[in-house]
Amino acid sequence: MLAQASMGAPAKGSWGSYQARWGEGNKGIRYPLGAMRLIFGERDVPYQEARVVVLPVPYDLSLSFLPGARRGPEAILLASRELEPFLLELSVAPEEVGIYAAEPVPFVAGSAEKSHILIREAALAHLLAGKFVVALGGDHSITHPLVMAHREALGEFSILHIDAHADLYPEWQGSVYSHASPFYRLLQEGFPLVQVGIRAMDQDSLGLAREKGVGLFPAHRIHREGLPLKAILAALGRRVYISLDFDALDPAFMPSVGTPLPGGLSYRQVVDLLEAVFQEKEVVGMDFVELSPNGQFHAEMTAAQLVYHAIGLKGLQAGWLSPL
Ligand SMILES: [Mn+2]
Repeated sequence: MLAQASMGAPAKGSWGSYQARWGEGNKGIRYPLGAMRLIFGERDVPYQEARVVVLPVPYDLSLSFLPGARRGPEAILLASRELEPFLLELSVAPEEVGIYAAEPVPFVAGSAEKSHILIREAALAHLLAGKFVVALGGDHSITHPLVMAHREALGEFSILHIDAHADLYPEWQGSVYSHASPFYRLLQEGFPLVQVGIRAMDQDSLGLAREKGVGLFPAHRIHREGLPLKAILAALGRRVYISLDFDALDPAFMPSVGTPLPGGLSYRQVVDLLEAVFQEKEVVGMDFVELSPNGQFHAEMTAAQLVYHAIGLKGLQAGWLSPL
């Protein structure tokens, strides 16, 4: 339900009004979310009572192929309203952790650097308020400022990167702020990195991954041998930040991404991976990026359900929820 609508925003924020706006294309930097606050799910709580802050980051200026990930957060928030609050698999209602959907982070047209500073500052403010932050992208470049904010607030951790693409390019199309580069930059920052579901990387990236000791679990091996949960968990440290690109999922499950690639993971495999990580590790933060809505509501429901499931796993891990 719409918490608030201002001038110019659709009166009810209904799915139909969203679809109507979807066809309008990009009319500049003003993202529709900027005009209103959407909530996650059905149950809004005051900021003070929320343990989890969902942070919309509708930034997609670094995309190199299909544009549109700026509409990802809004699509996930709207789809989240259609979810069943009780999650049968976990036997909890994840919303009981208290979820607050924050104002979307604004971005500065023409400056990736300044936009990234805004993202880092926004995440840091919520982390310093003691919130568990679940960021919704936006393109994958946002992971760099998000991770840096988490380190500043919470100290060291390793990164679990679930994606079709290794995103290890030193730069792409002349920019170090590209969505193809965040994990190159985070390796330079010294973060231990584990990548799962990968099926696109060049020789230089593979060389870099080997040199830096990246735990690489490519999709083709997972399809041949099954999900190597033990090895993945062993490659991660005790504390983990999870960054999930929706294109890690096979396009059959997730057709609405900016850079789709066949041969991906199933929804079930991703859930099993998340579940294992939450059982064994302390998860310090998460981002879900690169949903690029293209009118296929089932993809947006899938994205929202995955985010909601992950929030439930965090709630169980932290002891905020007890199974029925
Ligand atoms: Mn990707």
